[in-house]
Amino acid sequence: MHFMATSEQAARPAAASGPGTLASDTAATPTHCPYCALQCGMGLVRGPGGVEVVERPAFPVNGGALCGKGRTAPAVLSSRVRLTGPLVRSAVSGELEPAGWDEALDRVADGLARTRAAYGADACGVFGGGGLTNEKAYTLGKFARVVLGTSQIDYNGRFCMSSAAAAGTRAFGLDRGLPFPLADVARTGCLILVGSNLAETMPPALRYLTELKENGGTLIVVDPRRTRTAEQADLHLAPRPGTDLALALGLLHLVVAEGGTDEAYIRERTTGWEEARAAVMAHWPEYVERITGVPVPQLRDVARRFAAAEHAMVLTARGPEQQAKGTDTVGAWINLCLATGRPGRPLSGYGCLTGQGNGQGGREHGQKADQLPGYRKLTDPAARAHVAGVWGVDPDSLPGPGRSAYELLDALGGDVKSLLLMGSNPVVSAPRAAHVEERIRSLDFLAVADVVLSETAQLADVVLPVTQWAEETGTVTNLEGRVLLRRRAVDPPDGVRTDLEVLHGLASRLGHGKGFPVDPEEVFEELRRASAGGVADYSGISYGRLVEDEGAGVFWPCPGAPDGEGAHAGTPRLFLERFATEDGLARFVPVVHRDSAEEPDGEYPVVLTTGRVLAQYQSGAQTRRVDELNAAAPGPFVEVHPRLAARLRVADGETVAVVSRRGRVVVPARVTPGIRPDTVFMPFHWPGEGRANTLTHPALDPVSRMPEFKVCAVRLEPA
Ligand SMILES: Nc1nc2c(c(=O)[nH]1)N[C@H]1C(S)=C(S)[C@@H](COP(=O)(O)OP(=O)(O)OC[C@H]3O[C@@H](n4cnc5c(=O)[nH]c(N)nc54)[C@H](O)[C@@H]3O)O[C@H]1N2
Ligand SMILES: Nc1nc2c(c(=O)[nH]1)N[C@H]1C(S)=C(S)[C@@H](COP(=O)(O)OP(=O)(O)OC[C@H]3O[C@@H](n4cnc5c(=O)[nH]c(N)nc54)[C@H](O)[C@@H]3O)O[C@H]1N2
Ligand code: SF4
Ligand SMILES: [Mo]
Repeated sequence: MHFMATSEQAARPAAASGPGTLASDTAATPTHCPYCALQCGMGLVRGPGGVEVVERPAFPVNGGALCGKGRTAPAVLSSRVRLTGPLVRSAVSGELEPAGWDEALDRVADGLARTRAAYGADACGVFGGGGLTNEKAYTLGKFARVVLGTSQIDYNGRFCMSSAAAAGTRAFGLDRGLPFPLADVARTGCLILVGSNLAETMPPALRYLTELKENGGTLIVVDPRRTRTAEQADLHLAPRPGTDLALALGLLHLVVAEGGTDEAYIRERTTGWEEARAAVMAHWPEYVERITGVPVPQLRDVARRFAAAEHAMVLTARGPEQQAKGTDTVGAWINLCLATGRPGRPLSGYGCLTGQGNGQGGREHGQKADQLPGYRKLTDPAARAHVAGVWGVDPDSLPGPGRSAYELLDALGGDVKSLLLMGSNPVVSAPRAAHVEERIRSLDFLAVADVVLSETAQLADVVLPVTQWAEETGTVTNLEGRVLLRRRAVDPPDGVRTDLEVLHGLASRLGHGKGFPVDPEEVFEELRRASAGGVADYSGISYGRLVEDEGAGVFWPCPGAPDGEGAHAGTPRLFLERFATEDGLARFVPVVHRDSAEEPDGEYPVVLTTGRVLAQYQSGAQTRRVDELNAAAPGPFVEVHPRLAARLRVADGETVAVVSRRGRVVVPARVTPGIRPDTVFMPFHWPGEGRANTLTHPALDPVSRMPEFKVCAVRLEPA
């Protein structure tokens, strides 16, 4: 076996067991991990202790390697830790009590119908997730627009990669996380990895960074913390959180000053350079050092190495993106790539490391507030006509764009009275979470479909228990834009239903007996047609194609018909000939640095940034149910530099209070030199006293509507 060995999670054969019976007893069923956007291939077999994960080396992206989360994922299939029957809140006791499926679905349909009758369709909200398969995301969007007729739908992907998506669309006319296969990273000459802790968030991908260095390439990591990823770097820049925009502009300033731009490329493949160049010229190295804290010689070194490399890439993740200026920040990094002639050239360019299991597909098929399937715009009359045609409805009946995720959560109990939530746990993961929790509690009606009783499900009027990854079939699109088939390998426990069955049951009760099939392949066939001609065109992809080539998948866009002689091969590499803009040219966007929404001051003198640890996933709803993962990462903490700790008189392991204008949390301090002295870090995986999002600021990016998870001002005090 070839599992990822790390200090927290030693490599050993999978022993995670589940009670499920395998649909096929004989060979391993090839499938994919339920968690992050790498979508590692794995096999599932029945072992002595239950369902076991085995290596699936033929799948190219991870080549058999898995992190501890993927390796232990079958533990969450066990009925001991999950929901196995619907729950309905009793009018008498006020508690959630077991109920039958008919009663539960009747209650949800009734709750939504009452709201709609009393306040209109837009009083019904829908909140989805980037972990949902393409089929589910598509059906959820259709359910909101066609059955409920509401504009009020958005999803947790807004909290994830929306700034990179907005910047990518603005510059290239299209957003696909990576415009090239991940393996290309190993063969570039210089990689700047901005705000990604890949070693903990996508461990099997670390091999591409190792190969890059073995091939003689340079790895530069930009992170306020000396993470396990930063430890791999040739050069680690540690800017103050929220200053990546100035950093990128400062690097481009130096590239221009030293004559490192690619004038022929700029002329032939881009527009807007003059304005962008003018904006850059104000960002002098000394000024940038003052803002970022990165010394001028380091800036110069990076600018030179990046411009001189024959092939070079910038990859961003949540560090620079989860800021109220995330779109402009990513735009500045893209400008650096364009000015040096990278995008659309071999082994070069800009990419975003998308986060959730179906973070890519989940943003393409219509659960986003402004979007229709195929990455079409809800405001585009031709897009509305096409999708309405596939759905058999009048285009004028489709609502317009709704609110973004945080704005929707903030409106709960106001003009949005009922919510159907599928695939997210905002009580833990939304910014300013105490306020969001209070908004959720003020709803007239809340229905949650989940696999476990999450912190948000605990507040619901009806909880619908659903099947999990290994118990159902569906497609996901990984961070490379590679569409993959996850196959059912295990029979679900009695008492749970699929999300598609839930939506079918609700749609029929609300007068739409047709149009909401429960067979995922049937949904995919409709999605193909709905996406045809769109930006994310899946029309040439079929379930049949997805099992070919050992299930290596097909990259979108893949137009045309899936079968026959001329079937399109898919598009592993984008932009080689032209960009997806109308004139085929990439757009420079003139951007300038600006402050974070909340800068530190006398009262709140320290910057708080937030993120992840290796052994927990997201709100922890799933991974906090796995003993081995809890042993590795048992609870929340705050990372504090020894100098700051000494000033506060806190020792390693001692409890401290972290206070922001939104609230107060109490957690143990983890004293480490691997963080800037002016910054503290908290992971956001836990609810309760140590919930990081009690502190975070909900300032939104004006374009992407991404909240500022990565920067707010706090003070630390004795607990
Ligand atoms: N173990 C684990 N893996 C996961 C997940 C998980 O929850 N746990 N979630 C998945 C998902 S949905 C996502 S989105 C990805 C996220 O993957 P990453 O983006 O790698 O994860 P984060 O820890 O949120 O942030 C990465 C780094 O950004 C740094 N950072 C903080 N502020 C700034 C800043 O202002 N500028 C810069 N340059 N860096 C900053 C943090 O110190 C952190 O090390 O991970 C995926 N994989
Ligand atoms: N402070 C801070 N906050 C953050 C971030 C940060 O870096 N810092 N990162 C943000 C990011 S990038 C993200 S992606 C969000 C994620 O935060 P959440 O949206 O809360 O993500 P999860 O914890 O994955 O929640 C998914 C929920 O759906 C359930 N679930 C899983 N699969 C299915 C399914 O197929 N169907 C149904 N019905 N339910 C399912 C899970 O059990 C879980 O309860 O958090 C954001 N919040
Ligand atoms: S890296 Fe991501 S996809 Fe791979 S095993 Fe870990 S959580 Fe699963
Ligand atoms: Mo994410």
